[in-house]
Amino acid sequence: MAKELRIGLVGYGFMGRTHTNGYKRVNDFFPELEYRPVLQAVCGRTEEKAKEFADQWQFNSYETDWRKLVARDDIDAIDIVTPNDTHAEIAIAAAEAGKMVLCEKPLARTAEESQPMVDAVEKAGVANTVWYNYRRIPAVTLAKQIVDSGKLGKIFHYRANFLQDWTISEDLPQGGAALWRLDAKAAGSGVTGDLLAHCIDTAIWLNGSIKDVSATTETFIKERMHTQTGKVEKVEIDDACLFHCHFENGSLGLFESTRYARGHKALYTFEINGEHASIRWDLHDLNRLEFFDHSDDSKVRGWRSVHVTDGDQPYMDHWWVPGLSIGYEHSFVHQVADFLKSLEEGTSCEPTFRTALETAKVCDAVLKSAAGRCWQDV
Ligand code: SOE
Repeated sequence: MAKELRIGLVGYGFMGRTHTNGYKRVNDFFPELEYRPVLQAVCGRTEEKAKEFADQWQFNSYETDWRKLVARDDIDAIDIVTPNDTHAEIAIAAAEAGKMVLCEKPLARTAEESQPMVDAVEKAGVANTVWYNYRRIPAVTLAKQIVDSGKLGKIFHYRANFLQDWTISEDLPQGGAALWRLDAKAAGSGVTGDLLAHCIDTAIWLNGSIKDVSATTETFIKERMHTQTGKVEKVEIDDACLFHCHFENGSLGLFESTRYARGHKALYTFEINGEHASIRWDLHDLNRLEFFDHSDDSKVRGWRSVHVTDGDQPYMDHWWVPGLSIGYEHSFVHQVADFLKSLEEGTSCEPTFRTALETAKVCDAVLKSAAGRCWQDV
């Protein structure tokens, strides 16, 4: 007997669309799941836009005040896709109202702001998860399986990049749709919280905790018009961030992120070098995992490019036939599927708020290290 999971979505930007698409698709491709998401209500401050989103994506209703949404009896789970400065208040209120909480990354602007969110969901005992979606790209999940199998042996290096180029123009204001990412008050930080947080989440998942960091940040465009005040104001976010670190397992990490790498739109890559084998992945070619195994016959030894589209590879038995690709949006479908499965099984859906707090702590340490020009313990 199918159980309904009535979703109340707060926000309706780009991430509102990715999550909603996940809810809409999940039961078609994961028919075995007991739970069925119902698009019960979407909430946004501008009535016209909330209504338009509700109509386009077929939500049953809309609200213009998230407090009303959280108070509704016909909502089981609150999904937060608003700017980062609003995550904590909404998540805490939702947990206190006994709702499950799904929160877009990063959990909040800082670890200090994230901690009460963790406390609230744990005190209320409600299911929770943070949308670090890249874990659920089949090639990345396969990387996790390979690492966990011990095939790499001792890990020496972990390196990751997340490069974009969309903020190079001086004419872009800070504030407003999508561009709140350039406003430190709304976002908390720049590329560190927005992009490196993804790299850090994946890195901790694949290679364990990060012990300490040494970072440098740069803000290339120092002033931008602020949409709220209409004045040119100082830019407080990091446009670029580089850091290196020690992992608890003894390996070294090297991370780089920027929104000023002309030509790169969303180049998220990582590489892990172990004693016996290495793996690497690139978001621009997301169905492939590259793998080098030193135990291969030396005459044919080399990097293999594995097209992760076969039925016995992670998630792929739910999609097409072997050899046919899937995309970015499927990682969100997978996260919904795993969340629903965790409800059935009474387990947690990683990364939970507590797990995402660790990423927030690393981000804080990175920014502190850059500000103080010193090594910083996490
Ligand atoms: C920023 O451009 C952004 O949309 C991030 O906010 C997302 O988290 C990332 O997945 C893609 O880039």
